[in-house]
Amino acid sequence: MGVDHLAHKELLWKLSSTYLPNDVASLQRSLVRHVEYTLARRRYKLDTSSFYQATAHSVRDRLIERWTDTQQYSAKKGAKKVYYLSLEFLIGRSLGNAVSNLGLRGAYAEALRQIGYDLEDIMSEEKEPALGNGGLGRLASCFLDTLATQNYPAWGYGIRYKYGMFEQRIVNGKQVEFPDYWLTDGNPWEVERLDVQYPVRLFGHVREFQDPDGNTLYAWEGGEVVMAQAYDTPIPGYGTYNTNNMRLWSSKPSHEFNLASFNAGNYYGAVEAKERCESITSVLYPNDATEEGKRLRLKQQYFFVSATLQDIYRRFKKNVGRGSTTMKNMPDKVAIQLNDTHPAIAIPELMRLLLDIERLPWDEAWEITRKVFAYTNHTILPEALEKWPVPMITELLPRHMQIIYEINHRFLLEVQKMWPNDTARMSSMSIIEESSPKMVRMSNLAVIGSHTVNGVAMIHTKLLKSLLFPDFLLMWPEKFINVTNGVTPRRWLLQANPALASIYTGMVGPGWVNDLKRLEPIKTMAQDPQFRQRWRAAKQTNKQALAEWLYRSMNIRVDPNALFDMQIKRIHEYKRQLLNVLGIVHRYAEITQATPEQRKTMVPRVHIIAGKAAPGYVMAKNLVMLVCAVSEVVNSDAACRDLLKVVFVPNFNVSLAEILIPASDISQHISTAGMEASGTGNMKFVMNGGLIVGTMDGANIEIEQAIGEHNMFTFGAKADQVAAIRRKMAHDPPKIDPRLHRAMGMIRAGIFGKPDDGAYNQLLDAIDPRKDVYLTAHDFPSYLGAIAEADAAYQYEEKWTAKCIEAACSMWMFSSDRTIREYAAKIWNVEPLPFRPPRHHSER
Ligand code: Z15
Repeated sequence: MGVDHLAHKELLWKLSSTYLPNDVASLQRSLVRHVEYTLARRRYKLDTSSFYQATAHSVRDRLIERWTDTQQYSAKKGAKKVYYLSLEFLIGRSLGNAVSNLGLRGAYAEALRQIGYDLEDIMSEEKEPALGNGGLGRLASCFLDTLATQNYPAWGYGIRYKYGMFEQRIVNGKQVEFPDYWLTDGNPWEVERLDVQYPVRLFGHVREFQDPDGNTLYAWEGGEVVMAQAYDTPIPGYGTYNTNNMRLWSSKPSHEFNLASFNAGNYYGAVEAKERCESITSVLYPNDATEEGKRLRLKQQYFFVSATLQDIYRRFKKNVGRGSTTMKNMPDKVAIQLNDTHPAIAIPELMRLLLDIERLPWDEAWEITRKVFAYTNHTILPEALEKWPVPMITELLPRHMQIIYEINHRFLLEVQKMWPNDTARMSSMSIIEESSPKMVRMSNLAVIGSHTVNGVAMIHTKLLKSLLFPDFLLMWPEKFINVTNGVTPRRWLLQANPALASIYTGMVGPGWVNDLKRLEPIKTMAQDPQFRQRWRAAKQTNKQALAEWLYRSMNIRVDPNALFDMQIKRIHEYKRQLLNVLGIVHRYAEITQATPEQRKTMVPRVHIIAGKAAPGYVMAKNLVMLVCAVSEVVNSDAACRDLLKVVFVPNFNVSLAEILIPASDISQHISTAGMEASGTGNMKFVMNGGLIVGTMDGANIEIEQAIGEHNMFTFGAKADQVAAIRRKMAHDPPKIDPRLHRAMGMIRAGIFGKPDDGAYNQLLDAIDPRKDVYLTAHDFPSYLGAIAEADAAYQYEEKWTAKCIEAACSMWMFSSDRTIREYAAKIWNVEPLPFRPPRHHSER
């Protein structure tokens, strides 16, 4: 190392020591530079789409500075990191989020305005990455936003699917799925890290051998090796310099792979095999809370887990040997959160690394593993609990199957000690289900291999303990905790609802964005008629904007003075969109039979339903058909003209949610009690000044507690009544409500058409009073009661507004900021690590 090297270093340092300037003129120079050099286009006469690209690149430059600084800083500090492993991240659009979190919205808006572009228009050019299905994926993205905002050293790990959630179109009144190739125009928010690639093995065999000391060792060999390629996306925090990372993996062929087939003299075969490598990360499975058991899905899970653990492991090992750090210290530096069981194969994978590569004894490896992992359960529905056939795992991951058997063997010895010869307990707690073929129960594996298991709302955690894992609870009472979900106020209030956000900022300053508790004092303003007036004006702005959107994109006219009622979420029988439709059909019947006097007392309503049905879920697709048909008939019936509109908005996604939610007066969260783990849409609606019609399920219960019973319209059976009601109906079928009878009769009679496949009858047959699994018929009367209450309340404008204000300003505990603080304190044991940038921008 000579003088030259130092001189190089000094010069390099000087060259890279300044930050990008953020004044309007500099931003304009940056935009034009990207147009010319990044896009290689003329500097003038550009369409909005090219300017979106240029703006995104300009913002990206500014994100990158913060990102590399943050990462360098946390590496230097050797801080403990959280790794959030999720097969889904429903990120939504990035541009608006980035300029807002960077505090550069105003500057970019002005820079663009002066050269003839509108930031809002440019933002709507962005195609949103839809790398998730619904609640679980969106939760992961809300968590990443909060983790960055609160300065936690945290990375998200997932899969960079080529095809995200399918695009839903309605063709002839039915859902049709179109592939979502979201990368068509490139993705300016990611950086391909060509220096970060890992080999991932699949198939092959296990070789047993002895080391010189006579210990038996195992090596997993042969099979196929594919490469995992890292793509990084910066995750900026709001009002902080800290910028975290989301690392998504894409599969590609390995060189090794290539040679094998090539040597066999099979050129075309080699190319085909390479193509198959890429297919691993090609498509997101579009099932929300149901499992398909497809082999490619298991490959995806292992592929992503293997690459992620190699990456975490490599980062951690940089510290091993430094000072007194050994493998045993891994839990001091690494906390891995498993978002459902989807990444739970990470448990045997870490064991494999520690046993076969690190050559630690079993007990040491197991202790480390259990201290590293924690598991979040998101559902107790049996159809969603992952199980993999033993033969499938044996074929694909032979060493993991051995390790799972060994984990299970040692675990069952503990069970035997605690409950001698209790075979029933043994078989229900076993990781292996003794069916044919045998199945690996991923939830049992996740519970056994984690130090903490959490549910996502109070009722859910209670049911988790009592119904799903009662024996595990007896064994490890401390292991099970609740961490109620939350949503980020940055995207779901500040960005989605500027009208309401500016009221808040005007009242309490901008601090509420990172501290939602500051809205609490505004509750007293619910009594102030002038404030109520302003509040209504904000809601009206949002309803107007939605009405315009509906007209522009669907050619449907709605009256922005009507009550806007929304149910927007994945289509699922347990979520009971059918109950909603039956309520609408009932209302339709009432309207057509009403006298002019009666019509005057009716509340004009716009019903909006949106959501995707899994492509193979027949009942859910039938439901979509029915909604579309009801909408056709109702909207063209003159009798309904100013009283009822029904709209099915196709292709529900994050961007659409940002338009819909701020415009809602009522939203429906009406799952059969005990079946919706939490729900997170419910939180977004109330934060945006809407009220809920809902069951006592999921987070609805806690929301009601927070905002007050008088501010929520609840109905239906309670969770602890459901089982008895189901049992009773089998031998003692209840009488069907005449209003329900009429609504069902109208549907069966063909008022909304008669599909050849009997789709509607299939829906209605499922609410036969003897086998009404989802209690749709049972809850119908009280549902109508809740809707009627909402209608009545809506007619007293002043009181209604007061309810909305009180409710919205009581929602602090549903901010993901609160949620993440709980995870950090109760599960991860991590501290915030704010990076303070140098005061003068020129001193990097
Ligand atoms: C999913 O979105 C949820 C649960 C699942 O098991 C799967 Cl596979 C996907 C949802 C829950 O249904 C919802 O109640 C919850 O709010 C959300 O996860 C986030 O926890």
